[in-house]
Amino acid sequence: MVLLGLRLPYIIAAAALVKASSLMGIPSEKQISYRAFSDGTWKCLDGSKVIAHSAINDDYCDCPDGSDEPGTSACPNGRFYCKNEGHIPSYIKSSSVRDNVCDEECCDGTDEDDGICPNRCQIVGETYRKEKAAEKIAVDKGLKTKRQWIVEAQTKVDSWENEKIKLEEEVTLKKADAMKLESQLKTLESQNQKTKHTCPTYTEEISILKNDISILKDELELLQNILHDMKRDHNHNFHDMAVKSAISGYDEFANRYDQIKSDIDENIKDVDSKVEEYSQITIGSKENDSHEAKKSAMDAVYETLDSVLPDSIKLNVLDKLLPKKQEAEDDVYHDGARHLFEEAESELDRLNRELDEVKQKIDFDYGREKEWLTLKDVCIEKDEGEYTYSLCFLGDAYQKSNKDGSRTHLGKFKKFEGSKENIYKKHLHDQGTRCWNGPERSVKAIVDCGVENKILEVSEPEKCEYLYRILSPAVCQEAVAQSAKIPIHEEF
Ligand code: MAN
Repeated sequence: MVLLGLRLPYIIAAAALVKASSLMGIPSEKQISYRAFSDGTWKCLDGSKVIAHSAINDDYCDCPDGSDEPGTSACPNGRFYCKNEGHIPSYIKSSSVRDNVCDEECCDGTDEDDGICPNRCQIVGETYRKEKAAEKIAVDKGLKTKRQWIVEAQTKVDSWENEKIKLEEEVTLKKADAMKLESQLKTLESQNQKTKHTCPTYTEEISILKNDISILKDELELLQNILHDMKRDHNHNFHDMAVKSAISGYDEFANRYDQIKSDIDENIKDVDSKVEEYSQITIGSKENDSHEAKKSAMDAVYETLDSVLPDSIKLNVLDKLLPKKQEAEDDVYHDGARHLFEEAESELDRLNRELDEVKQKIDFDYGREKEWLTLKDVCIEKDEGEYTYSLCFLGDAYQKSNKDGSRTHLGKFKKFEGSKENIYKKHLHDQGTRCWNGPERSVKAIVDCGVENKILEVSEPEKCEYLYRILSPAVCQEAVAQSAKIPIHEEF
């Protein structure tokens, strides 16, 4: 009995504890914060006020933070904890407590008086778990696809990197080549410049030569007359062997002379026509584009003179023509050098453009693991009744009328947008066709994890601003990371 007498205070204390631990609207781990002080008082959780412990859950709001009424609707800023055994615990607003409405988020019905809301947590929990399991399967499938895309993307980036290295080497070599050709060209240009300054023009030169020929012809005529007179007037009775051999040489020459003369006249005519042909080319040509033609005309003149002129004057005449012939050859060589340099320059430009393109492709942000690279320009569409909406990832979005097939551009990909964690889930497209009396059309596409690429729905919350809801494996994340913590539903 003594023992029983000793135990009584403990039993009362234990009962008080049980009462405290069964406070409505508080999770068990927080019950401890609701223990009374030895003088029977209690302090609001924000420390702002001390009230009687018995004032907790008395349907009157004492604490500014609403912490004294966790189990009633007395405090407007309070919250009520539903244990939801069999499902997921949750908090709801205090104002929803004892409002005779069975809350979705409080499936155990503890927010209402007994008998009003049945405890549905087992069945709700089971459905939820089934959905979650299906979701997990979908995420796993999506992740598998995403991982393949990441591998593909890396292979592609590797090949671009190799291409870049190759192009950089080619650019270096071509640059050196172009520099060498440029310096060769400059040397030729300065040499040509010098030659041009010291040489008269072709036509001047040819007329000098023609004049020389005519002088020589006159001299020949004179010589011929002298010999003719000598033959006629010499004393036949003197058998001077020197005179006799001169006369017989003259006779031989006189036999051939008419032929030689007509040949020379013929050939001079030929030269004249070549010169005429050449001057036509020179007059009709631009500064640099007919060097080849000039050279062949010059060659023809040179060859003709070479074949028609008697040996005695040929060397003298041809020597005078040689610098012109050389100049024509230099011009052609110069053209060739310029052509080679220009070719090297344009090849260098092409290589630099290719290099820039590859660099741009490498530097573009395709997502945390380049998961969007494989999807670039992959297109999806959705029929929304009046219009069929399409979107090509990192490309263009269109709205096509289902009535007349006309297509309106809604925007081209501009950037990813959003918080750091889900930055690659929001795609902004802009610069679409201008809206009548309004802005250019634009698209905000929000992508969630799915087994395949799919447009769920398209809406136009603001005129000419379109909202796409999309599913794609590209944004799937490891399931562990997603559900490491049991989410507690917060309604506010
Ligand atoms: C078309 C469509 C609509 C848009 C109007 C604006 O009808 O592109 O989506 O709202 O033009 O005039």
